[in-house]
Amino acid sequence: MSTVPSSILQLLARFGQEHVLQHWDELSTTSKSKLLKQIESIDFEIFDQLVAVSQCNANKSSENAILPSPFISVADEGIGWDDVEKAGEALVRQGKLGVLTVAGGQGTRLGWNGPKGTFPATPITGKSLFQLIAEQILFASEKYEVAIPWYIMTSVENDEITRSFLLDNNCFGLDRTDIFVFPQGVIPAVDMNGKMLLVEKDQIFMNPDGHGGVITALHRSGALEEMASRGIEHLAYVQVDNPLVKVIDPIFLGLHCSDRSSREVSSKCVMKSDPDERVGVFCKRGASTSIVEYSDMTTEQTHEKHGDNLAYCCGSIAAHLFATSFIESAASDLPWHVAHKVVPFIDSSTGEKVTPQKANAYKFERFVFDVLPLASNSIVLETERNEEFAPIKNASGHDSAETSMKLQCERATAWLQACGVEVALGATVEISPTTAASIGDLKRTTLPTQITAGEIVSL
Ligand code: UD2
Repeated sequence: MSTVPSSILQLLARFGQEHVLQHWDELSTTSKSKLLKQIESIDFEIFDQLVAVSQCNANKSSENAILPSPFISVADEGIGWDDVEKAGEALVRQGKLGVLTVAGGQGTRLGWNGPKGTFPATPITGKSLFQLIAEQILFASEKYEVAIPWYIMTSVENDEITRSFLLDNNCFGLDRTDIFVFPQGVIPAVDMNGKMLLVEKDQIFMNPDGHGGVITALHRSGALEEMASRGIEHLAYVQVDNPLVKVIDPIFLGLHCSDRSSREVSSKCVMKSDPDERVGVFCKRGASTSIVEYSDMTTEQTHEKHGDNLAYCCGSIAAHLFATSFIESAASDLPWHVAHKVVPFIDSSTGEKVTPQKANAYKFERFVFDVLPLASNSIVLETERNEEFAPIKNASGHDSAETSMKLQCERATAWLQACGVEVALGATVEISPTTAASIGDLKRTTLPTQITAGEIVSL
């Protein structure tokens, strides 16, 4: 093999991946250096773990028994919620809070050609998912007179276009020096025999390493140092795909910090809408809190009842608060989850690209919620589904733009009615995040007295 460094040959031989060089002699100089660069970027020690995981498919039932997780509800008496909110507002004012958004997903399931964060998500103005988060940060920055930094994890595939989108939109009014964009890692997939797949003659197939890759990416990108330089102590973690989630939530932050030994992780849940809702559920494994993805639960578990209610009722909306000190110490070697997927590859016998009809490879990703068991002190706060959960995931049906926009309109209507505005059935209303982050904020603005059927009102 001309010009292949012996160190590369030895490395590939050690892990049984020599086949990735099978087209070497056909490649141009450019292609050869591209393939060598890719091979050098792979952490083969981690890769070796993946091959082992793929062979035993360790996702399924864990050895530790699970029990339903306890949770705190905003309806709970005995918690001085006003004091909790004031404490949270004080922490925001002191500049202790940053926002962390995972936005590495493409809009594939949505049929959207671009980063999911660029998807137009609101019923009247068509604001993008990125704009909705940016405007919540802007509103809170102005209300609490503090800069709130925004850390956005992208994927290698959408990093450049995400940066351009934010700059082309003038960062939606935020100071660009308060936005920190960083890509997550990538990881090879393997076929049924634990072999990497060539998606081109000079390219190994790699996929983003899951939102759990955010822990490593925060370390690797320098984001953690940047946070420390600002005195950030807590991160409000949200996914890019939920237009209703309260990004800056003083009540949640106040509760998270209420314990003398400030908590490492706090999470939000909603009561599951039905046993088969596609959300992870909060569980206890021994003393620690975990989230078990719906696909890793048995039907018996998801349908188990306690009285009239589901036993495993706490659905995760992927909204967390992380202490930065916890992220700094959290092991970044979270468990790998395996998905059996279709991956196109170059057929070694023909040299042609093949797209199989059925799953032919194992993709690996890490889930951020696997840090929960590492936290010695965490809580789960129940929030109202109609207040905070309207995800956009699918092109149609449940969790689609249509269902989300309807939920956004319903929340806006409920907020206006709570402020004494008569909103007729059939009206379409949208409240900008720069107008209000809560009913309390809305009460302090000038509102119409009524909105009639058929009217379209954006405030
Ligand atoms: C996630 C949770 C589910 C529930 C639901 C709430 C997992 C595995 N499932 O379902 O339990 O909380 O959200 O809406 O987390 N992303 C990246 N990089 C990646 C993969 C995903 O940034 O490599 C982002 C993606 O842009 C999206 C979010 O993570 O914002 C979740 O994406 P998903 O498709 O992995 O998880 P989903 O939506 O099926």
